Amino acid sequence: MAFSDGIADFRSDTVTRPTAAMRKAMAEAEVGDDVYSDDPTVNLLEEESAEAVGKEAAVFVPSGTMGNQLAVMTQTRPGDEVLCDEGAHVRNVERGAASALSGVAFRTVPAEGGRITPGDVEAAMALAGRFFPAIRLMVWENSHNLSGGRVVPKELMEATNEAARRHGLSIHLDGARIFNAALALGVPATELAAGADTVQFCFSKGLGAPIGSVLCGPADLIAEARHLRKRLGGGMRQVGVIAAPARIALAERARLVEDHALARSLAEAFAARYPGSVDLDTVETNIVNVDVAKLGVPYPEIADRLAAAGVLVNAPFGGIWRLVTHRDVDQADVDRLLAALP
Ligand code: TLP
Repeated sequence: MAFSDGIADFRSDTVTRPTAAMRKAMAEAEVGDDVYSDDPTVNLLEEESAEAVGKEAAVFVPSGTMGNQLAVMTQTRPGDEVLCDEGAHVRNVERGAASALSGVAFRTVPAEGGRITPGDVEAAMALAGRFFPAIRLMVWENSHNLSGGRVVPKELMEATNEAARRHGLSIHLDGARIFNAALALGVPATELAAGADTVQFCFSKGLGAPIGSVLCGPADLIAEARHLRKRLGGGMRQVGVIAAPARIALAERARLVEDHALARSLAEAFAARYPGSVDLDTVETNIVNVDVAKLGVPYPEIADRLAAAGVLVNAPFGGIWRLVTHRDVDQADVDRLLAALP
Protein backbone atom coordinates (compact mmCIF):
# COMPACT_ATOMS: atom_id res chain seq x y z
CA MET A 1 0.00 0.00 0.00
CA ALA A 2 1.18 3.52 -0.77
CA PHE A 3 2.63 5.58 2.07
CA SER A 4 0.25 7.37 4.43
CA ASP A 5 0.88 10.60 2.51
CA GLY A 6 -0.63 8.88 -0.56
CA ILE A 7 2.62 8.66 -2.52
CA ALA A 8 3.31 5.41 -4.37
CA ASP A 9 7.08 5.18 -4.70
CA PHE A 10 8.57 2.90 -7.38
CA ARG A 11 12.07 4.43 -7.36
CA SER A 12 13.71 1.64 -5.37
CA ASP A 13 13.11 -0.98 -2.69
CA THR A 14 15.29 1.22 -0.45
CA VAL A 15 12.34 3.58 0.11
CA THR A 16 10.31 1.36 2.47
CA ARG A 17 9.48 2.80 5.87
CA PRO A 18 9.68 0.78 9.11
CA THR A 19 6.56 -1.17 10.07
CA ALA A 20 4.81 -0.67 13.42
CA ALA A 21 6.50 -3.87 14.68
CA MET A 22 9.90 -2.52 13.61
CA ARG A 23 9.32 0.80 15.37
CA LYS A 24 8.27 -1.04 18.53
CA ALA A 25 11.36 -3.24 18.36
CA MET A 26 13.50 -0.12 17.92
CA ALA A 27 11.99 1.47 21.02
CA GLU A 28 12.46 -1.66 23.09
CA ALA A 29 15.84 -2.84 21.76
CA GLU A 30 18.46 -3.93 24.27
CA VAL A 31 21.58 -1.96 23.47
CA GLY A 32 25.24 -1.59 24.41
CA ASP A 33 28.33 -0.03 22.86
CA ASP A 34 28.89 -2.01 19.67
CA VAL A 35 32.49 -0.82 19.29
CA TYR A 36 33.12 -2.91 22.45
CA SER A 37 30.95 -5.68 20.88
CA ASP A 38 28.59 -5.01 23.80
CA ASP A 39 25.36 -4.57 21.90
CA PRO A 40 23.35 -7.79 22.36
CA THR A 41 20.91 -6.96 19.54
CA VAL A 42 23.72 -6.37 17.05
CA ASN A 43 25.45 -9.55 18.19
CA LEU A 44 22.28 -11.55 17.56
CA LEU A 45 21.79 -9.91 14.16
CA GLU A 46 25.35 -10.75 13.14
CA GLU A 47 24.91 -14.39 14.20
CA GLU A 48 21.59 -14.71 12.37
CA SER A 49 23.03 -13.06 9.26
CA ALA A 50 26.08 -15.30 9.10
CA GLU A 51 23.82 -18.31 9.47
CA ALA A 52 21.42 -17.09 6.75
CA VAL A 53 24.21 -17.20 4.18
CA GLY A 54 26.21 -20.06 5.68
CA LYS A 55 29.29 -18.11 6.80
CA GLU A 56 31.28 -18.21 10.03
CA ALA A 57 31.00 -14.56 11.09
CA ALA A 58 29.44 -11.23 10.16
CA VAL A 59 29.93 -7.51 10.74
CA PHE A 60 27.04 -5.04 10.73
CA VAL A 61 27.69 -1.98 8.55
CA PRO A 62 25.67 1.15 7.77
CA SER A 63 25.34 0.48 4.02
CA GLY A 64 25.79 -2.00 1.22
CA THR A 65 28.49 0.23 -0.15
CA MET A 66 30.53 -0.09 3.03
CA GLY A 67 30.00 -3.87 3.03
CA ASN A 68 31.24 -4.17 -0.55
CA GLN A 69 34.15 -1.82 0.04
CA LEU A 70 35.29 -3.70 3.15
CA ALA A 71 35.25 -6.85 1.03
CA VAL A 72 37.48 -5.15 -1.53
CA MET A 73 39.79 -3.65 1.11
CA THR A 74 40.33 -6.94 2.90
CA GLN A 75 40.94 -8.98 -0.25
CA THR A 76 43.11 -6.76 -2.44
CA ARG A 77 46.22 -4.60 -2.32
CA PRO A 78 46.72 -1.21 -3.99
CA GLY A 79 47.49 -1.70 -7.69
CA ASP A 80 45.44 -4.87 -7.99
CA GLU A 81 42.45 -5.32 -10.24
CA VAL A 82 39.02 -6.61 -9.35
CA LEU A 83 37.22 -8.73 -11.92
CA CYS A 84 33.51 -8.02 -12.30
CA ASP A 85 30.82 -7.53 -14.93
CA GLU A 86 30.51 -4.18 -16.69
CA GLY A 87 27.29 -3.24 -14.93
CA ALA A 88 28.36 -4.18 -11.40
CA HIS A 89 27.23 -1.85 -8.62
CA VAL A 90 30.62 -2.07 -6.91
CA ARG A 91 32.24 -0.56 -9.97
CA ASN A 92 29.57 1.86 -11.21
CA VAL A 93 27.44 3.15 -8.38
CA GLU A 94 29.73 3.47 -5.36
CA ARG A 95 31.24 6.83 -6.25
CA GLY A 96 34.64 5.43 -7.17
CA ALA A 97 35.13 4.08 -3.64
CA ALA A 98 37.25 1.10 -4.65
CA SER A 99 39.86 3.25 -6.38
CA ALA A 100 39.71 5.99 -3.75
CA LEU A 101 39.87 3.71 -0.70
CA SER A 102 41.62 0.54 -1.83
CA GLY A 103 43.68 1.80 -4.78
CA VAL A 104 42.34 -0.87 -7.11
CA ALA A 105 40.99 -0.76 -10.67
CA PHE A 106 38.38 -2.96 -12.31
CA ARG A 107 38.85 -5.51 -15.09
CA THR A 108 35.34 -5.83 -16.52
CA VAL A 109 33.64 -8.36 -18.75
CA PRO A 110 30.36 -7.68 -20.64
CA ALA A 111 28.50 -10.57 -18.91
CA GLU A 112 24.84 -9.62 -19.50
CA GLY A 113 22.82 -10.01 -16.30
CA GLY A 114 26.03 -10.41 -14.29
CA ARG A 115 26.57 -13.88 -15.75
CA ILE A 116 30.36 -14.14 -15.70
CA THR A 117 31.45 -17.36 -17.40
CA PRO A 118 34.52 -19.54 -16.79
CA GLY A 119 35.70 -18.37 -20.24
CA ASP A 120 35.51 -14.74 -19.08
CA VAL A 121 37.78 -15.60 -16.16
CA GLU A 122 40.23 -17.49 -18.35
CA ALA A 123 40.40 -14.61 -20.86
CA ALA A 124 40.96 -12.03 -18.11
CA MET A 125 43.61 -14.14 -16.39
CA ALA A 126 45.44 -14.71 -19.66
CA LEU A 127 46.23 -10.98 -19.58
CA ALA A 128 47.01 -10.63 -15.88
CA GLY A 129 50.63 -11.14 -15.01
CA ARG A 130 53.98 -9.83 -16.12
CA PHE A 131 52.82 -6.51 -17.60
CA PHE A 132 49.16 -6.22 -16.68
CA PRO A 133 48.05 -5.69 -13.08
CA ALA A 134 47.37 -8.70 -10.90
CA ILE A 135 43.71 -9.64 -10.64
CA ARG A 136 43.13 -10.61 -7.04
CA LEU A 137 39.37 -10.67 -6.50
CA MET A 138 36.25 -11.55 -8.47
CA VAL A 139 32.93 -9.94 -7.54
CA TRP A 140 29.48 -11.36 -8.32
CA GLU A 141 26.23 -9.46 -8.03
CA ASN A 142 23.14 -11.62 -7.53
CA SER A 143 20.47 -10.46 -8.12
CA HIS A 144 21.95 -8.04 -10.61
CA ASN A 145 20.60 -4.53 -10.23
CA LEU A 146 21.36 -2.65 -13.46
CA SER A 147 20.21 -5.50 -15.70
CA GLY A 148 16.78 -5.36 -14.05
CA GLY A 149 17.15 -7.69 -11.07
CA ARG A 150 18.29 -10.64 -13.17
CA VAL A 151 19.63 -13.70 -11.39
CA VAL A 152 22.80 -15.69 -11.92
CA PRO A 153 22.10 -19.45 -11.86
CA LYS A 154 23.89 -21.40 -9.13
CA GLU A 155 25.48 -23.82 -11.60
CA LEU A 156 27.10 -20.98 -13.54
CA MET A 157 28.40 -19.45 -10.32
CA GLU A 158 29.91 -22.79 -9.35
CA ALA A 159 31.63 -23.33 -12.69
CA THR A 160 33.00 -19.79 -12.78
CA ASN A 161 34.10 -19.95 -9.14
CA GLU A 162 36.07 -23.08 -9.96
CA ALA A 163 37.90 -21.22 -12.74
CA ALA A 164 38.53 -18.26 -10.41
CA ARG A 165 39.91 -20.54 -7.71
CA ARG A 166 42.25 -22.24 -10.16
CA HIS A 167 43.78 -18.80 -10.67
CA GLY A 168 43.97 -18.10 -6.95
CA LEU A 169 41.29 -15.38 -6.89
CA SER A 170 39.29 -14.48 -3.82
CA ILE A 171 35.55 -14.24 -4.42
CA HIS A 172 33.04 -11.71 -3.09
CA LEU A 173 29.29 -11.84 -3.67
CA ASP A 174 27.44 -8.52 -3.67
CA GLY A 175 24.22 -10.06 -2.45
CA ALA A 176 22.47 -6.76 -1.72
CA ARG A 177 19.36 -8.68 -2.84
CA ILE A 178 20.59 -12.26 -2.34
CA PHE A 179 17.26 -13.39 -0.89
CA ASN A 180 15.44 -12.16 -3.99
CA ALA A 181 17.90 -14.18 -6.08
CA ALA A 182 17.52 -17.27 -3.89
CA LEU A 183 13.74 -17.06 -4.12
CA ALA A 184 13.74 -16.64 -7.90
CA LEU A 185 16.21 -19.50 -8.40
CA GLY A 186 14.54 -21.77 -5.87
CA VAL A 187 17.81 -22.45 -4.04
CA PRO A 188 18.84 -21.51 -0.49
CA ALA A 189 20.93 -18.34 -0.17
CA THR A 190 23.58 -20.48 1.55
CA GLU A 191 24.10 -22.35 -1.73
CA LEU A 192 24.51 -19.15 -3.74
CA ALA A 193 27.03 -17.90 -1.19
CA ALA A 194 28.85 -21.21 -0.72
CA GLY A 195 31.59 -20.60 -3.26
CA ALA A 196 32.35 -17.04 -2.14
CA ASP A 197 34.76 -15.98 0.58
CA THR A 198 32.59 -13.03 1.52
CA VAL A 199 29.01 -11.99 0.93
CA GLN A 200 27.37 -8.65 1.56
CA PHE A 201 23.62 -8.30 1.89
CA CYS A 202 21.31 -5.38 2.69
CA PHE A 203 18.51 -5.18 5.25
CA SER A 204 17.39 -1.87 3.78
CA LYS A 205 16.34 -3.05 0.32
CA GLY A 206 13.58 -5.60 -0.28
CA LEU A 207 13.85 -6.86 3.30
CA GLY A 208 12.40 -3.51 4.31
CA ALA A 209 14.48 -2.36 7.31
CA PRO A 210 15.33 1.33 7.55
CA ILE A 211 19.13 1.01 7.69
CA GLY A 212 21.98 -1.43 7.44
CA SER A 213 23.84 -4.18 5.67
CA VAL A 214 26.16 -6.95 6.73
CA LEU A 215 29.41 -8.44 5.49
CA CYS A 216 29.72 -12.17 6.16
CA GLY A 217 32.72 -14.48 5.81
CA PRO A 218 35.49 -16.29 7.70
CA ALA A 219 36.07 -15.08 11.28
CA ASP A 220 39.62 -13.78 10.69
CA LEU A 221 38.61 -11.80 7.61
CA ILE A 222 35.57 -10.36 9.38
CA ALA A 223 37.78 -9.33 12.33
CA GLU A 224 39.94 -7.40 9.87
CA ALA A 225 36.83 -5.87 8.28
CA ARG A 226 35.65 -4.78 11.73
CA HIS A 227 38.97 -3.02 12.27
CA LEU A 228 38.69 -1.29 8.87
CA ARG A 229 35.06 -0.37 9.50
CA LYS A 230 36.25 1.67 12.48
CA ARG A 231 38.90 3.31 10.32
CA LEU A 232 36.19 4.41 7.89
CA GLY A 233 34.15 5.90 10.71
CA GLY A 234 31.65 3.05 10.66
CA GLY A 235 32.14 2.01 14.29
CA MET A 236 28.67 2.53 15.71
CA ARG A 237 27.61 2.63 19.34
CA GLN A 238 24.13 1.77 20.73
CA VAL A 239 23.18 0.53 17.30
CA GLY A 240 20.82 -2.15 18.56
CA VAL A 241 18.10 0.38 17.77
CA ILE A 242 18.69 -0.24 14.07
CA ALA A 243 19.74 -3.87 14.38
CA ALA A 244 16.33 -4.64 15.94
CA PRO A 245 14.27 -3.79 12.82
CA ALA A 246 16.93 -5.48 10.68
CA ARG A 247 16.37 -8.71 12.66
CA ILE A 248 12.65 -8.50 11.90
CA ALA A 249 13.35 -7.80 8.23
CA LEU A 250 15.62 -10.84 7.98
CA ALA A 251 13.14 -13.10 9.76
CA GLU A 252 10.32 -11.98 7.43
CA ARG A 253 12.25 -12.46 4.18
CA ALA A 254 9.77 -15.02 2.82
CA ARG A 255 7.49 -12.07 1.99
CA LEU A 256 9.73 -11.13 -0.97
CA VAL A 257 7.56 -13.50 -3.00
CA GLU A 258 4.87 -10.78 -2.99
CA ASP A 259 7.27 -8.23 -4.53
CA HIS A 260 8.18 -10.66 -7.30
CA ALA A 261 4.52 -11.35 -8.10
CA LEU A 262 3.78 -7.62 -8.21
CA ALA A 263 6.77 -6.96 -10.50
CA ARG A 264 5.51 -9.65 -12.85
CA SER A 265 2.04 -8.15 -12.91
CA LEU A 266 3.52 -4.71 -13.63
CA ALA A 267 5.75 -6.11 -16.37
CA GLU A 268 2.91 -8.01 -18.01
CA ALA A 269 0.72 -4.92 -18.05
CA PHE A 270 3.48 -2.89 -19.75
CA ALA A 271 4.22 -5.65 -22.25
CA ALA A 272 0.54 -5.91 -23.18
CA ARG A 273 -0.05 -2.18 -23.47
CA TYR A 274 3.26 -1.09 -25.00
CA PRO A 275 4.58 -4.00 -27.07
CA GLY A 276 8.34 -4.40 -26.82
CA SER A 277 8.64 -2.12 -23.77
CA VAL A 278 9.48 -4.97 -21.39
CA ASP A 279 11.21 -8.26 -22.09
CA LEU A 280 9.22 -10.57 -19.82
CA ASP A 281 11.93 -13.23 -19.85
CA THR A 282 14.22 -10.87 -17.99
CA VAL A 283 11.79 -10.07 -15.18
CA GLU A 284 12.96 -12.49 -12.53
CA THR A 285 12.74 -10.64 -9.21
CA ASN A 286 11.38 -7.26 -8.04
CA ILE A 287 12.82 -4.96 -10.71
CA VAL A 288 11.27 -4.15 -14.09
CA ASN A 289 13.33 -2.42 -16.75
CA VAL A 290 11.16 -0.56 -19.25
CA ASP A 291 12.44 0.61 -22.65
CA VAL A 292 11.08 4.12 -22.47
CA ALA A 293 11.32 4.70 -26.23
CA LYS A 294 8.63 2.03 -26.72
CA LEU A 295 6.06 3.99 -24.74
CA GLY A 296 5.56 6.40 -27.60
CA VAL A 297 5.41 9.43 -25.29
CA PRO A 298 8.32 11.71 -24.40
CA TYR A 299 9.56 10.97 -20.87
CA PRO A 300 8.99 14.48 -19.50
CA GLU A 301 5.29 14.06 -20.21
CA ILE A 302 5.29 10.70 -18.42
CA ALA A 303 7.02 12.24 -15.41
CA ASP A 304 4.44 15.04 -15.24
CA ARG A 305 1.50 12.66 -15.47
CA LEU A 306 2.91 10.40 -12.76
CA ALA A 307 3.75 13.29 -10.46
CA ALA A 308 0.17 14.54 -10.79
CA ALA A 309 -1.06 11.06 -9.83
CA GLY A 310 1.19 10.90 -6.75
CA VAL A 311 3.50 8.27 -8.26
CA LEU A 312 7.25 8.61 -7.76
CA VAL A 313 9.71 7.14 -10.28
CA ASN A 314 13.32 7.71 -11.24
CA ALA A 315 14.14 9.25 -14.62
CA PRO A 316 15.31 6.75 -17.26
CA PHE A 317 18.99 6.03 -17.46
CA GLY A 318 20.39 5.21 -20.89
CA GLY A 319 16.82 4.87 -22.20
CA ILE A 320 15.93 2.32 -19.51
CA TRP A 321 13.33 3.13 -16.91
CA ARG A 322 13.72 1.07 -13.71
CA LEU A 323 10.61 0.36 -11.66
CA VAL A 324 11.02 -1.48 -8.36
CA THR A 325 8.42 -3.24 -6.23
CA HIS A 326 8.66 -3.57 -2.45
CA ARG A 327 6.63 -3.86 0.74
CA ASP A 328 5.15 -0.35 0.49
CA VAL A 329 3.53 -0.67 -2.94
CA ASP A 330 0.71 -2.98 -4.02
CA GLN A 331 -1.53 -3.80 -6.99
CA ALA A 332 -3.63 -0.66 -6.44
CA ASP A 333 -0.46 1.43 -6.79
CA VAL A 334 0.52 -0.43 -9.97
CA ASP A 335 -2.99 0.25 -11.32
CA ARG A 336 -2.60 3.93 -10.43
CA LEU A 337 0.75 4.10 -12.22
CA LEU A 338 -0.72 2.49 -15.34
CA ALA A 339 -3.86 4.63 -15.27
CA ALA A 340 -1.69 7.76 -15.26
CA LEU A 341 0.07 6.75 -18.47
CA PRO A 342 -1.35 7.72 -21.87
N1 TLP B 1 21.44 0.15 -4.88
C1 TLP B 1 20.63 1.35 -4.92
C2 TLP B 1 21.31 2.44 -5.75
O1 TLP B 1 22.61 2.62 -5.32
C3 TLP B 1 21.32 2.15 -7.21
C4 TLP B 1 19.26 1.02 -5.49
O2 TLP B 1 18.37 1.87 -5.37
O3 TLP B 1 19.10 -0.08 -6.04
N2 TLP B 1 24.89 -3.43 -4.25
C5 TLP B 1 23.78 -3.40 -4.99
C6 TLP B 1 23.51 -4.50 -5.96
C7 TLP B 1 22.86 -2.35 -4.85
O4 TLP B 1 21.77 -2.33 -5.61
C8 TLP B 1 23.13 -1.33 -3.91
C9 TLP B 1 22.21 -0.15 -3.76
C10 TLP B 1 24.31 -1.42 -3.15
C11 TLP B 1 25.17 -2.48 -3.36
C12 TLP B 1 24.71 -0.35 -2.15
O5 TLP B 1 23.88 -0.29 -1.05
P1 TLP B 1 23.75 1.07 -0.20
O6 TLP B 1 22.83 1.97 -0.99
O7 TLP B 1 23.16 0.61 1.09
O8 TLP B 1 25.10 1.63 -0.05
